[in-house]
Amino acid sequence: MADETTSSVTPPAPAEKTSFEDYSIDPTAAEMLEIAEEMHIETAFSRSREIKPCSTGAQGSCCKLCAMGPCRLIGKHERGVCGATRSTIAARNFVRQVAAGAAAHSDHGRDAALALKAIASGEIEEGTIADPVKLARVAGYLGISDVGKDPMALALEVADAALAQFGQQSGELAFVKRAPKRRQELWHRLGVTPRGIDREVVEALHRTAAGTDQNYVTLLDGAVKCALASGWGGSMLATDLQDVLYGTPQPVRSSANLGVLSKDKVNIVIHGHEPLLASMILDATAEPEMIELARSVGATGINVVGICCTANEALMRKGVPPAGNMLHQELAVLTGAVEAMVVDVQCIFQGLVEVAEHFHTRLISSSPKARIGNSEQIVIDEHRPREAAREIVRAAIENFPNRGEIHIPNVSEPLVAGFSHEYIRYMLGGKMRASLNPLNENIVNGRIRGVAAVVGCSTPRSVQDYGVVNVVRELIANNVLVVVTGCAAITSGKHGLLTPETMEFAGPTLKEICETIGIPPVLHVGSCVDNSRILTILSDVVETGGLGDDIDGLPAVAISPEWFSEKALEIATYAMASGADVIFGGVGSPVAGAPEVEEYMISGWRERYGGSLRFIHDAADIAAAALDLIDEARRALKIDVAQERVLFDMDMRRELSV
Ligand code: BF8
Repeated sequence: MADETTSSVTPPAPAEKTSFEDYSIDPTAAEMLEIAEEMHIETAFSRSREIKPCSTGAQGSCCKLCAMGPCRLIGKHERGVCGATRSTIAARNFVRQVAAGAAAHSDHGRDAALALKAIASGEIEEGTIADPVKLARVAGYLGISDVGKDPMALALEVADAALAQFGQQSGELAFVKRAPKRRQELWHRLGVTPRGIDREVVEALHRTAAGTDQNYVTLLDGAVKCALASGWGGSMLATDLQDVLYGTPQPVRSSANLGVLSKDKVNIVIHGHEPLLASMILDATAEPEMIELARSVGATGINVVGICCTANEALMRKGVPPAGNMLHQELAVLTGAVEAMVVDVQCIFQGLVEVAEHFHTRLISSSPKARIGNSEQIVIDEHRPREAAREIVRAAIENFPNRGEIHIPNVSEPLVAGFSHEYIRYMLGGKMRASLNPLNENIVNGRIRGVAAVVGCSTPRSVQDYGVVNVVRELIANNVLVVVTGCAAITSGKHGLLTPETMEFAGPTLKEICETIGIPPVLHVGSCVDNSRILTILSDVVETGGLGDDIDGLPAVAISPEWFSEKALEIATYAMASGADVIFGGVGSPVAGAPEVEEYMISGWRERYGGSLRFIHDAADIAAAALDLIDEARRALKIDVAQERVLFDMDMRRELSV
């Protein structure tokens, strides 16, 4: 471990889970799990105890692509019936996971483009463009001039150009140009520049079809191209177009954890990923008619809170409080205080259906793409989302009198979120000199040792929140500036790491910078599609100068201490191919059954792309590895020797010979 470490990592997480406290370091989890047990209700936590993970599948050693199998490569079996090796099978499974993740994030981007088109063409009534400045910038990225165009006409052009990115068959995605020049050249040289978003997802799946690509290196290049199509395509479009539609985030205060549920208001939980319906629901709850209706049933108002990335989207732009991360979805319903939980796509547990049946909670599926078990459906008609939003709010209000006993943990933490790339530039340089210069200078002079993105999920296979909290605390204690997204951001919020006061846990030089600028050492930059904001920030850091000419030279790492999702693997892959060293934790490597592939992701990818992907179980080891990687980059940049601090007044004294 690097010498500066102040070791804030707490003792190892319990290996055996014998009490409710062993499942999570968030006390609300134990409180709610006790209720679940008393009521004989299953949750993801209890099921994870009952169901042991399949060790063959966990290592990527099971091939079920064809009816000659499934072939489980365990023991003496080195090849499947067709002759496919462990490496081919592990790589193929990985590519399929990446493709599914890229499809999910990119389809989200497509929906944002369709929403923009519907608003711009007047199909969605009362639709507005929240950020015309960003609209003009995005138009520029897509090669569209904004001169003399009214925002709605421009928005229509942008929406059409964005949609064309999905079906494009040749050339390269427009946003690839936002990567550093050197990176673009490398991708061209290696033949992984994404051509069209859908095309790369389809090609990745085709490569993995039985009897197709059977070389793990080329298979993994297929995963790279597909992941880049999401990172620098579908996800980036989702982020940009959502900023255009709902506003580019800037700092906002809120609070997080189950305590944000209200005991005397109608509680609506918005859960999933796409912000269109959430935004309409928020509008509907502000309508006098709805407020009056809520009072008429005995409630004092309507309270909207979030789970998962819908929570992040609504938090970043409207200050909507997150009730919790992915593992809190069932726990929120267990409070008995949720009148309606509205879900759309991704990371939604089917187990919610059964939990909701024990309470009055109405579980409402809203996406035409996803119905959760036999939950009721109020599907958003993409042309008339306001009607669906009003119907949902009315349903929640009318359900309030059906509440039984409630139990809301009295736990929530204040937080500040909303650090978009644009706002970070503004806070470092003001309106006239918005830039990342101060960030680069402080990295060069060593006051900021490096930057870490702590992202991703929570999983019952490890101890909820343990990895994220301990990795974040260890990194800031070692003067590493941390940005967080996704469930890791909500976790950070729940544990009080998103307030300026967190600087008390920061190393002395990072603390000084946080004090000067007035920011927390842990910056909430958004949802999981908003990992694309981190790509933009990293490109901007390179562009700003002084730290090399590509992302792979930066003292920066990406970490997901508690990953569970295919989307997380896709993010890991595009971050790696963009030049970042990536560390995943909590559970083991999904390619562990093929040590050759596991090693290739560390050193082979490093050689080829400058980035790497490794799987390290424990939080303390993850933090140590991250600090080592940061220090390695500092040495390569020759900025590893601490520079002597020269105080301004000492200079003046010398000049004045006093
Ligand atoms: O997309 S961090 S558990 S909610 S996958 Fe899912 Fe993971 Fe949470 Fe958002 Ni991202």
